[in-house]
Amino acid sequence: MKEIKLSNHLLLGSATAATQIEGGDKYSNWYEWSLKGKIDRGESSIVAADHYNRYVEDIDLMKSMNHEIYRMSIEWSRIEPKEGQWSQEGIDHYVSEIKMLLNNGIKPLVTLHHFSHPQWFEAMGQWKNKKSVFYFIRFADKVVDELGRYVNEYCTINEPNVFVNDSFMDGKYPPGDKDNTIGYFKASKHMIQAHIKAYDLIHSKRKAMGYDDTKVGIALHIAYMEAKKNTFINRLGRNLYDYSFHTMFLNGMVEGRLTFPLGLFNSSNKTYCDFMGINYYSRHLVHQNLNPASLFGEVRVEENLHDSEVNDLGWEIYPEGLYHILKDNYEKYGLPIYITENGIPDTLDKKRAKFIYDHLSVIQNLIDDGIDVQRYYHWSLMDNLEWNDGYGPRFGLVEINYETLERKVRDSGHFYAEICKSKYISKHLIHQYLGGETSGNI
Ligand code: GCO
Repeated sequence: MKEIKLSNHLLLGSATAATQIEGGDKYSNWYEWSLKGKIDRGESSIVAADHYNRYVEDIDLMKSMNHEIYRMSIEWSRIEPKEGQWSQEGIDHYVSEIKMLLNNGIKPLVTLHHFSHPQWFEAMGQWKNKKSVFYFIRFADKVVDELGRYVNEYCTINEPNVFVNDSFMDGKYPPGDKDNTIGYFKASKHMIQAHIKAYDLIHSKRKAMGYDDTKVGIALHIAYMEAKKNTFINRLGRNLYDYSFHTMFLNGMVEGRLTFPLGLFNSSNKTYCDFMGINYYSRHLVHQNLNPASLFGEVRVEENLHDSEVNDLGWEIYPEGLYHILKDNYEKYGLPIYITENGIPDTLDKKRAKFIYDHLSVIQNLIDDGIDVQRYYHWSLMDNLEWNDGYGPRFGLVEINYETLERKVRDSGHFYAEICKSKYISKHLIHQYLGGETSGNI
């Protein structure tokens, strides 16, 4: 395994989302979902990692782990628990948290919608309802009023593609619809429209406040997709799936165009992202499926993989995929790239350090090849609620003891902290944390 000198321009840190770590909020749709018993083992979002009460300790941890950047989300239901009613307590909380990050030299990237929203928004049909755009923009407007002077970087909506799939096709997220193709496309359209409006709104509001350093983008889940078998029909399935899962969203959120079947939207040649946020986890092998309700594709993982090639959730570990998708998307859009999520559920912490090494190695190769990768946010700072999978999967650099809520930096977390500090993966670090074993794929 070779030493790696990372570019000094690549900023390093980690990512979280409010519902997954904060606890305490009774107004979000995920609390309601917990009460309905929809989370594995009957678990609930109500305590999570208690980050809402422990953010001071958690920022100290980030600081001790040499973070330069941190991606976090604002829980909409804490800001607007009832429709049209703002909570000063919620607002003050985020102002204090963000000020503390800044005082510690950690730059925040704030996500406005990360899978969760208030119960009243859920009750009106959430993103399927056309009015969702208005309500989201009103919320975004309030957030920028309150946080705009501290935060210059925003992700409007996290993974709209995974969100609509899990909410309207797989039924794993509220409202739990299955094979609701119309819901899938309606919600997709409204999320894209909301992003486009939020992009303009955030820029114009901060400009009026006297700032010209605003950056607005998305965090899109991009999987590396291949046809399961190299046949015409499988390639077709792969391409249709790629279109409805990736391209349709990129056309909308990057280029401002609503493309088939969402409609035709005549926009200027403007770009609606200042950076391209990519969440990368795995490779998807797509198998043709004739069911239009599943968008003609069915995702599989590679069969006969060894234990070292899958994570605790059975997803294939495939760092090369990151190379291909970043290169392709950079060639297509030319936007600076933020890796807004990349990580591994690994309870025993046996694979995470190697996972980090392999993905950072790919990123440095991309930078050497002229791809403008500027940020790496590891998912995740700490163990958290993996949505309907509950607290089972352990994604944290920091381990949470859910009995005592005690935090403990894992070995891989110490490894990452060293990398954040020196931007250098030396022989010594490799020996200490990776035992000098050789990497299979890189
Ligand atoms: C996501 C999700 C995260 C998940 C992570 C691991 O953006 O998919 O944003 O909330 O926890 O991806 O599955």
